[in-house]
Amino acid sequence: MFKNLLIAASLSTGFAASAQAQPMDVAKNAGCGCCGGWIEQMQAAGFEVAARNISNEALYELKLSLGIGEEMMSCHTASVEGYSIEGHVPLVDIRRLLVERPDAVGLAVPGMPVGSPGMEYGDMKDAYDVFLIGRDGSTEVFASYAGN
Ligand SMILES: [Cu+2]
Repeated sequence: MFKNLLIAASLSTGFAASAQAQPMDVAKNAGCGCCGGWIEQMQAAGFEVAARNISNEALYELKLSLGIGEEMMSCHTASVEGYSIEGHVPLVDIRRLLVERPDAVGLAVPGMPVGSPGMEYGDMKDAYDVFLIGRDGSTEVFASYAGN
């Protein structure tokens, strides 16, 4: 309970303190439209995003080198405060990661589920999970989103 309150408090101050923009790097392919949609939402939330376009091959190698296995891969690969953020991970989960600070590679939303941030199609929503990737390559569900 206390932990939840602490997270809630940090989430709200995190939004208020966005004058001090938090740097986030994003690697993506030049042709990726949904990557841009996700980046816009991160910028709106106060992240200072530096995006770079690289080839699909380089992106694949980057993901592997960061400890993101094939089954966790999506389109863009972000990095913030030493964590990797793979794919269309919701803002609230990134905030929670940065508050809880687990010893981990980071978060991933594999594939590109419809209804995730940057993947909006009307009000259609796929059910999807956000995974926490461990340093040993293990994965566990960090958050779940219901479909419709
Ligand atoms: Cu995408």
